[in-house]
Amino acid sequence: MCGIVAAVAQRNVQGILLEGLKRLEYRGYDSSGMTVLNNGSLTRHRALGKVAALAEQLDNAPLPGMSGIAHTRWATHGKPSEANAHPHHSSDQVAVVHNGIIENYEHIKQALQANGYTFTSETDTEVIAHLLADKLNSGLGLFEATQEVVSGLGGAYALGVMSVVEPGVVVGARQGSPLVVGVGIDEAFLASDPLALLQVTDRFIYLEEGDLVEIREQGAIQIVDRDGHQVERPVHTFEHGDGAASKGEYRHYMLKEIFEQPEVISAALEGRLSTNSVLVESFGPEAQVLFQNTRQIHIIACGTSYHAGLVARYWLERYAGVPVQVEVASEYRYRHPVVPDGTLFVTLSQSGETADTLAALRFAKTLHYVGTLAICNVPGSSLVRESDMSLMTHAGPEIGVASTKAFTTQLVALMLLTLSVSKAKGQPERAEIVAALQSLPALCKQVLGLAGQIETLSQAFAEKHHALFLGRGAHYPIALEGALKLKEISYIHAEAYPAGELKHGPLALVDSEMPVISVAPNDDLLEKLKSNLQEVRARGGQLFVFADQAVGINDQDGIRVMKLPHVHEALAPLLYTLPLQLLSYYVAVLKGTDVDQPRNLAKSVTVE
Ligand code: HGA
Repeated sequence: MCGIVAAVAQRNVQGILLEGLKRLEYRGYDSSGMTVLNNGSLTRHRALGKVAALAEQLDNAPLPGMSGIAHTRWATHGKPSEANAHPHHSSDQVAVVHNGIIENYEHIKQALQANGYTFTSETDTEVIAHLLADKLNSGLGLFEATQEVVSGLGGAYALGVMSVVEPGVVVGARQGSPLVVGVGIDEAFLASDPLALLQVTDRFIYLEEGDLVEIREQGAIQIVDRDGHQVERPVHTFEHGDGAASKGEYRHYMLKEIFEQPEVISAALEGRLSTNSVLVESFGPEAQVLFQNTRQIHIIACGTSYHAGLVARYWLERYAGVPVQVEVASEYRYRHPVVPDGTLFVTLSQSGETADTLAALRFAKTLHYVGTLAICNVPGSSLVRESDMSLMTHAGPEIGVASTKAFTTQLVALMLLTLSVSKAKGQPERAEIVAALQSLPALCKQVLGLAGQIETLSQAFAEKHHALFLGRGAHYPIALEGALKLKEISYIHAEAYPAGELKHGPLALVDSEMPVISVAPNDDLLEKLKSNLQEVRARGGQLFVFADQAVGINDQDGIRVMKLPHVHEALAPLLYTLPLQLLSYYVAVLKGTDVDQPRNLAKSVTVE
């Protein structure tokens, strides 16, 4: 999604803004732009495509100045083009960057056009620039003008605005899209994500919904809440080192993030297990009573997080005896769900700013849930702040658009939830699962050791246009996730089925050209899965099986087998995710796609 960076300093800010944009590029990348105030006038560059194109313009014609705003755009209104790229100006008096959607922009645009304002873009954002100019012309200061303008905006926005009438000031606003304030020494910044500013500060203020902020020379910061009251918000020190936002020795962020999984899974477990038991309090002081009273659970998420939710359904029903419904947020928020007494509402989101999931949470709060829990990777995010309870996944910054370590750490968090609900209900401790969790990082390391073999295997997919993924039980969602990963980054059409469904339709697709990927852990569905695999072989399909080393499936004509170490069956979905991530990655590399920023996709989907 779009990314905002803004700076007010006593030094040239062009480099700070450009570096911030590069770090935000993972959120949205069809175009970018920058406006800097220099000698009393606004100067701007905008470029279609990657931030590198903007950097080239800046090399040819630098934009020196001590205050500025910048943006990477992922279009929602109007095609990706230079004219639609942000910042948007009004008569070179006002400049605006915006993340989100202004739902009532058409109506506002007509009124502004009737008053003589000329529009130069197709965006919803441009109305904000002209509205601000209108307010400034009537004599208001930039802060008050912004306050008045946002009161008339519908939809979601994070804004950064500046004007020639108040040099050395940038005003920000947040309603429905993320915006943080970076606190420097004698300088201050705004950004959509702290990552964008780690090169200049590690101290951040997370704005609340409805907040307006003004940053000025000498680092002065003033925040006013939605009711117009001046407020103090706490300053947080960012936990992850700056190195977390760079690729290091890896060719892609995605590969780096796949290989970080042993480490981040350990981090996700840290402080949450005793010798042979889960610590229910990891979910907060109210968790024990709340889980005890939980009679069913609704899990709401999008994309990869939704697949994590589907795995959790198998776990929570089997190990905690609690009925679970899992649904994608964009469906849930527009229907009329029945909420039986004693239902806990759980959201899953890497960023905690996923627009549909956040909207689902807000909707759920109007219903009769016993409580809301967010499982999330970003402390201080909207989802976390607006939920009764939260559990951080501690995956560290995830830059690759295709989610990897955020997914496996969500699974860890969901297993902790399963064990906690079971324990709070007085069911027997699951010491063997706790022990298996503790040895999981080491097992993940072993599986990552198969990377070379999986890279070789990937060659069989380079010329393929379709693929089928099969799994049974809790591995059906893992098959779904494997198919999603392959689609996202290699653009190969992939579908996933519960293996038992094959004969009810998809078997018609199987011939010698169709690769069929299956996960075969050593569980009570293994024999049934083996029969399903025979159904594929009998039709000449090429099978690629990731199997427990003890299950006795071996390489033979038409079947390639990768052997995985034995793992407790409860945790097999976690372990079997890793080879599927590696397979997608190596296929994408072979196909030469943009692995970290696949076409048409964006990280942290902050628009509906
Ligand atoms: N609506 C604006 C901003 C889009 C956005 O926030 N994307 O993530 C536009 O289309 O320019």
